[in-house]
Amino acid sequence: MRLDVLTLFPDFIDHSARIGVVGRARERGLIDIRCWNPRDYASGNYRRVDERPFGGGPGMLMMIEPLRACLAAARAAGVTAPVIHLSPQGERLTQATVRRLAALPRLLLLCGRYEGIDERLIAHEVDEEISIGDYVLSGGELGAAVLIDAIGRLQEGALNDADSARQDSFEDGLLDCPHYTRSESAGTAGVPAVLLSGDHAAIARWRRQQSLGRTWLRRPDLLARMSLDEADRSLLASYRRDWLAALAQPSAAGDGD
Ligand code: 9D3
Repeated sequence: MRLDVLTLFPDFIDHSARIGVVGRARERGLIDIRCWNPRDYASGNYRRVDERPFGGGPGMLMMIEPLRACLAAARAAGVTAPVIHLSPQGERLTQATVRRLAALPRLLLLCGRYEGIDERLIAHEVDEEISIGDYVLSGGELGAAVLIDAIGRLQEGALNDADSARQDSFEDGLLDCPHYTRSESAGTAGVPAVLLSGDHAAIARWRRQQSLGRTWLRRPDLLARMSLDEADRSLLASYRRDWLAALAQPSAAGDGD
């Protein structure tokens, strides 16, 4: 997959995409990332890339000419990808959106700085606006890096066997179960007995129950959108019973882990 990123901070995108699974995907040629910097298309000695908004106010906007020239240069170099603007006004990113975008052959990610970009450029050039969550960042680069990471690891061949075998949190709509390392020094104290039992069916049941229970406790919004089968409903019911029983004995109250 080819990813073009329009950004005033190409080094940030470059460095973050060199790490871990995505870095490996890049080395294997599964993703190809190119950055386009509006500053390279700014004019004058100062190569300004910000300007004041109509209507006044304290903030600056990204200057429109370098943005337009930068986009035009990418297009002239053959970049025909759909344009995604990382923006606080965008639709919130979900794993479903990540899956849809990861299946495309190319994308152009547009990162804003300052208070953002001219609405006319958004109207004419942008296909989709995406936010990574309800908090305030200082620019779109972290959003682009998040998107690149989530998309990169889904490219065919990016994950090793251990990674792919693992069920992803959110892929099946549930949070992950707790994990415990096989550490000599930490020993087995505090490790749930079932994980030491060697009973693989019981372990799978326990893990599923923990996933269901933690989702119920921490992300009821995720659970509300799922339809559980009989086995899951029964696992969750017994998790709830144990959790409510633990509430009656305050010393044991917790996550039920
Ligand atoms: C006057 C209000 N502005 C600043 C507090 C609005 C504002 C402008 C520009 C808020 C943030 C930004 C820069 N943010 C992004 O470019 C961004 C973002 C984000 O802030 N939150 C979540 N996802 C994203 S994706 C891009």
